[in-house]
Amino acid sequence: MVHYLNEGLQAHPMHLHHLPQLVIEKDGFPLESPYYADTLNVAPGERYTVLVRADGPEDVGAWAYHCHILTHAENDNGLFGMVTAWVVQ
Ligand SMILES: [Cu+2]
Repeated sequence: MVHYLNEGLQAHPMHLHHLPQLVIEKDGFPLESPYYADTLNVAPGERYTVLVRADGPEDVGAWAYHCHILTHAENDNGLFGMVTAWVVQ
C-alpha cells in the first residue's frame, strides 16, 4: 500500500514500472470504482492511496519508480530527486 500526499506546488505524475497501481482512495475517501493506473497524477493538495501487488515470479526484480516529469527525476548528472526503485525478491 502506498499513500501519496502532495504538499508542494507542482503536480507529480507518479509512475511505477511493471507493477500497476490500483487506486482505492482519493483525499481520504474510498473510491466506489477503484481503477488501475500506470501513472497516477498527484496534484498539489491531493491524497491518494494505491495498492500494488507483486506476488508472481514475473514480478521479481528492481522496478523504477519515479515522477514522469523528467526534470523532477533526471538532470545532466543522471537520476536524482523523485526517483527510486522497488526491489521485489
Ligand atoms: Cu514531479
